[in-house]
Amino acid sequence: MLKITPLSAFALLSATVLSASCQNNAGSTQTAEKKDTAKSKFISKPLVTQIYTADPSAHVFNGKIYVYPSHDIDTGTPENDNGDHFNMKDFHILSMDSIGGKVTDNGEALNIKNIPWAGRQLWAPDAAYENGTYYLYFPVKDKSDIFRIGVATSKSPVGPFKAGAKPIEGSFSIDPCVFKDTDGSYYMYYGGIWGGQLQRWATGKYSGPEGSKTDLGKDDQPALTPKVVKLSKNMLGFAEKPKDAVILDETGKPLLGKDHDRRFFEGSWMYKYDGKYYFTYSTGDTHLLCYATGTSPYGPFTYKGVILKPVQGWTSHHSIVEIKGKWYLFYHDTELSGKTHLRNVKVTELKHRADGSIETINEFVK
Ligand code: FUB
Repeated sequence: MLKITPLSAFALLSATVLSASCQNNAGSTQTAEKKDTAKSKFISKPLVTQIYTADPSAHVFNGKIYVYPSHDIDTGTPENDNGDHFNMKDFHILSMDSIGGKVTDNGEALNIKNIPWAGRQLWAPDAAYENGTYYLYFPVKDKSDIFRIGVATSKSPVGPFKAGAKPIEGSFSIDPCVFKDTDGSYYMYYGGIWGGQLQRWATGKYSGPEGSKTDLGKDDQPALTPKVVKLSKNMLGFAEKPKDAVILDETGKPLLGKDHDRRFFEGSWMYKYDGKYYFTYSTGDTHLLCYATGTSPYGPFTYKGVILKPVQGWTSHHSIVEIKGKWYLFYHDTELSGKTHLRNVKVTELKHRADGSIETINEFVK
């Protein structure tokens, strides 16, 4: 069941909750989700309104801004503890010349029916460009209902993309983020607990759906960590065994399972600022986007604070990118629909203070 913390209570309140019932992405029942959007004021507007979009991974390729989001649809799939209600089937890529400019929906870029090994649920993607080819990385459940990460290629940033015959060997769980370091090496960060299945891989092998459906179930032990792995030169596979990207507290100890306000849940992102690695992520059931910094792409990363307070909706997922000397946070909420599984992507400016810390953003106008 969902643990109601002061922060999650704040999330519900700040979104002006009406009585109804809903479930989170991993499905634990929350009371009161339907939002009175008419009473909520937001700092940003949805980038597109003709389709529902979520999990925005933004990049600048060739001077143009591209957003690689999930494409939320309503398939009538009942909400449950595995997040089955996020039953997405394709990707649409958004593009724009500038922040605040016209946003183009470039149509279907990849459909689940053209991924030979896929079963269901096309979740949060990311993209990279190298040597004349665009790479689209995506999680989807295979035909045994196990989340794996796949890769598809195209000569165009907006597709159509052609998926590989198999998932990336050794991949599992969800939410791939691909980061190019200044030395040209690429790393993938990935993983998500609860419906993202990371807890099923805690021993290094798949344990099956039995056991804890949420996390390790060990409050006083180190929390599950995101995974980090160097990509192979051809961008299509892992060059090594994935490692734990450990997040430490201010005393240098790994964050514990019970620390729901700070421990990793899903939605990894990585960027470099002022020579430091910023690992950013969602805390899931406490609805925060947080950041932790380090001196190596492998971590460890030390927890630093909150980037984005709880948004309207249960999930929070983001990317951070520099565009023409300013930094931007791409994120999502449920302003358009008021429904957990029908989200819309947005963008707002993100500011670093002189000491490198990030100014916390509140998506609601005060
Ligand atoms: O969009 C499906 C899932 O919801 C993503 O993989 C998570 O990050 C959450 O946003």
